Amino acid sequence: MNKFSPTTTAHVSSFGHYTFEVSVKASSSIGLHINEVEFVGAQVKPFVVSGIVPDRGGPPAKSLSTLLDRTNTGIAYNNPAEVGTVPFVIRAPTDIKTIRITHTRPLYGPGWRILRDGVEVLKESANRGGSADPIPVTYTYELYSYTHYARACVGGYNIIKYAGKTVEQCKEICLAMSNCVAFEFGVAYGGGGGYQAGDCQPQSSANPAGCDGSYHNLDLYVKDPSV
Ligand SMILES: [Ca+2]
Repeated sequence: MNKFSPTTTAHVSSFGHYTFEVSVKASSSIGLHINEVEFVGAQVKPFVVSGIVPDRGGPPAKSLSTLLDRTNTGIAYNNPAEVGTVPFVIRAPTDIKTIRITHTRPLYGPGWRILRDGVEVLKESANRGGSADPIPVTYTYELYSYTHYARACVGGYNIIKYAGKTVEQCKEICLAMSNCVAFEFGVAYGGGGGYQAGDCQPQSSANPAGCDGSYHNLDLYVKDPSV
């Protein structure tokens, strides 16, 4: 061993924790069966940092590490995962835009909610149905994100206004609207404008030119172009 060996720094990623939470129960009467989780484009191999030990099937299927071994061996549970269950948390680069999950059958696919360092980057409102085939089946998940600009807004281009929302709720509202490319969010800056804290206003443009967020009491959140 040579302690002066250079380390590889060709690609520098920051790392984060991806929390996989069940947002909609899978159709199956038994538990989740998941063969593989792929962080598309990851330059460094992700790893499982915590999770619920699988209780169905023999080794190696009882190891959470089989989720990331690029094989169709994976994890399985006897009992259905209720909404809010977090079967596993994976450490992976933060610049990932796409995740692929291979389930043994569609009926084992829940609706997923994925958080990166506690911030929601995906939330499904349905599971993958009750079909028993194909075996296996791979689904692609495009993660979303927003860039936050404090004291910024868009002149005009208001689609609709909601009051009394949280930023996270407004992110979900905008995500569900195909014509929403950004949203304004009310913050109590004490400006002379009429917006209130908690106002959520989806936008059909993300151009902040000429709009004074301090005056209007607005922050601007722009959808990631990959969405
Ligand atoms: Ca695997």
